[in-house]
Amino acid sequence: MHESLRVNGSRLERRLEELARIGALESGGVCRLAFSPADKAGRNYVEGRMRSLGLEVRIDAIGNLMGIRPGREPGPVAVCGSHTDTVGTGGRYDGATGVLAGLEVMETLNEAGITTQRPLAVISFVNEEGARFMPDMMGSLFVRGDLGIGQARAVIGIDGTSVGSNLDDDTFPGSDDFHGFSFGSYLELHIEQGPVLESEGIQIGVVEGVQGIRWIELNLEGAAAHAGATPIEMRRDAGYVAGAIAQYARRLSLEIDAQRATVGFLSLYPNLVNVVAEQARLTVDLRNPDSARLGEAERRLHDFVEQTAALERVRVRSEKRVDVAPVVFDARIVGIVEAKARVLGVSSRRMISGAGHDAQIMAGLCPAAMIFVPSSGGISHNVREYTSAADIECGANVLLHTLLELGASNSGTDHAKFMQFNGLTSF
Ligand code: HGY
Ligand code: MN
Ligand code: MN
Repeated sequence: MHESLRVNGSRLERRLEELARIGALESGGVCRLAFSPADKAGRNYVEGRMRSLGLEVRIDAIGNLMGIRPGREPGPVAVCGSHTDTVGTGGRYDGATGVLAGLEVMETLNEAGITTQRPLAVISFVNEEGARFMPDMMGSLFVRGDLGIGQARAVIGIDGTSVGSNLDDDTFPGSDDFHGFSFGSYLELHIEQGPVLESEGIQIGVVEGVQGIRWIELNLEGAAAHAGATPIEMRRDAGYVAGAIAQYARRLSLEIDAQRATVGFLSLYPNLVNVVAEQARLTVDLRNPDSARLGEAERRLHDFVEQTAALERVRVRSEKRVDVAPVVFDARIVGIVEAKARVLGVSSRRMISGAGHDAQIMAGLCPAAMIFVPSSGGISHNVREYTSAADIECGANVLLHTLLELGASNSGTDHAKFMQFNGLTSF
């Protein structure tokens, strides 16, 4: 069906360029931290694009934005999308690629005068990154019902402000409710953010699942002291314990199969050259495709922190901020992605995602899968992040043709059962 249809790659490249100007950094990257003015401007840009394509725009209480394209019949919606918030030193492709490629697919279908049997939609989730306000994937967790609006609004960010105070803006939150929305399937195009596809010269990643994620936030309380006059045995050095934890994170990565552990956030108080640190606040990001090994890493970290802090007489407050299980994507949709790549004559390989994504959360709500395109040099969460326009066009064509298939039928969801289960009469 519509085998010869293709997206307009140069138009998509222009849209990525337009969005990248919002929150642009001098270094060439992008900073649109969640719920910041730049993030809202980016979200408003996408909303404007949705309206210009004639999509029905809906916005929920936390700012998740969805543009719906009706089908010939009501029913479970074949949804695609991603996010437009970024980390502080972000690139222009992480998240934006999936949202703008989804809109490019809608524009291509508009131009071709094609109406799918089932409705299609593009969604842009808020705060996928979690870099300013933990947890990550906050927007999709809210849609899935894991997080209430009160809980989300109460979250305090690394800058000391609350989500609620940043949300209270007449342009950002909406009054629509996506709970119980008729999600028939969710498909996310994303850059790989790692080295695999590029190193093997492969154009498309057929993503079978995502590894598990746990974020542990540690607050250490020691005692400030003179860096010169204070003997070592008298110290209660929060900075020393924090440094030991960062080093132990690497040991966990080396000793536990497929484990990745990272101390990415670390702040000391008073953070002065000649003062033994009184306080330290740090996070440990643990990842593993296997839940049991992820649990082992968390347990070993906990024991190490307790022992090291006790020896240094430093108090520890530990809080788990993220705990997202590994997911396996819907085999049927994964198969369709692989088949469409083959029909389009592009190389592909199956793989697991190292990075977390909204698709990992949506997989708990409806059949979900992802499409990867290569990251140049395997880098991301770095201003030098780059994916070529040709690779993005290739990914967008796989997205187009997979969505055409998902929008042609009940896409792995029995319509009657789905409507009855959700007490729905129409989407
Ligand atoms: O942390 C992640 O994997 C994602 O970029 N939020
Ligand atoms: Mn992302
Ligand atoms: Mn990211």
